[in-house]
Amino acid sequence: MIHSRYYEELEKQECLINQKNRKSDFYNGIFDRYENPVLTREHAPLHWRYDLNQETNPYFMERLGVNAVMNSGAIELNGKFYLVARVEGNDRKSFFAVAESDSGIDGFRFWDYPVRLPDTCPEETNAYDMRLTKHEDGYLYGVFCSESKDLSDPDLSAAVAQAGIVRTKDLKTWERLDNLKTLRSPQQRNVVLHPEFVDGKYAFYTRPMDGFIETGSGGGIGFGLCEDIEHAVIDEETIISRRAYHTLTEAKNGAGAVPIRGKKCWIHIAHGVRNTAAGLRYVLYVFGTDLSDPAKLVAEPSGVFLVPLGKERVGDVSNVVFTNGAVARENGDVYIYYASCDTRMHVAVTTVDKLEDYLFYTPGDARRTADCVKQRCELIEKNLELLGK
Ligand code: M1P
Repeated sequence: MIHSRYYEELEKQECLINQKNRKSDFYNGIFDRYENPVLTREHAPLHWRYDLNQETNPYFMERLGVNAVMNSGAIELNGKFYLVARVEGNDRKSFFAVAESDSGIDGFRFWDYPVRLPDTCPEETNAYDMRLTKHEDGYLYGVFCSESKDLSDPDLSAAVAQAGIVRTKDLKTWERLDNLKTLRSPQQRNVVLHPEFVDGKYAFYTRPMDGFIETGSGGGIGFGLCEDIEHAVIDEETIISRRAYHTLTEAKNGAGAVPIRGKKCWIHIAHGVRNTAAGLRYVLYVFGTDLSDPAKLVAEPSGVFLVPLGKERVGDVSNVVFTNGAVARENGDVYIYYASCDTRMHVAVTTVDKLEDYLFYTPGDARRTADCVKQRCELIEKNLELLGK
């Protein structure tokens, strides 16, 4: 018999899923934020978490709890929005699950089962942060972090991060390919597959790292080509978005959503990390690369694009926003899905035109206080003149 409490909890969950989302009053002219998160742990189906049977679960206890729903790949297929979310169980292991919505801003509902990937990698302990690429070869690719214990290091938290690769046509049946090999970088996280062939090859954005947490000598977001996606090997990685002293990427950075083909450039929405007394702070930033040479930087506006605000600032890993998915619609709208504090998912909505305006007309980083003041005074002077002051 089904436990009576199930129906009470189900009603609460239905209210949450059916709640309409509204634009918040936040304004910067660049994107709109929305009041409610689009996916949270409360969206995880009850039948994933509870044994619904009154006899075997008399207290209606959560048996396999869900701790967080975060970093999601995103895609639009046949007019519907899909997130392939990173769901973190109470046991700290992450897995992938598809949630579907008609509007892209609310109504996201998980499918009945999480994604069941072929288990071809026995050493893999954790899998997370999938980027979903609709590739011109006809497949949907998922590139994610495949994490294993570093057996060569007795430190209990020593780990190795690699890029796992899967592909599908329908988000239901998945084929696992070999993990990406980057010959010059021992570890990789935040790897993204470019949606088009470049010089007839598959192109990846990489993030060379010396260790699991520290990027060390890895200079930033890299770019590399590979011939064979089924056994992907990258020989050479060129750094295309370089970390720099006293910028938001000083500690590290990483590619985020699959780049969007704009009218003037490829639009990249990435994350940058700096260290603070309160720990690492993750923010989003945007850069543009050449349409015919996606490894060539053509626009690098200064500063942060999106930062955690208000309730977004608090969670399991506070002071973090992270994106690994955006949907660029045919009408030019762009839905940017981002997680706050490794805890929940939000959406910000903009357009390709606005993103390109932001990319090409936001001043670059002047690098020094004195020059930043000059840069700001030029803006003030023009404005005061316009205001007749
Ligand atoms: O906790 C913040 C993020 O940390 C990692 O990102 P990076 O590799 O750039 O440090 C990732 O593990 C990501 O999942 C997480 O959101």
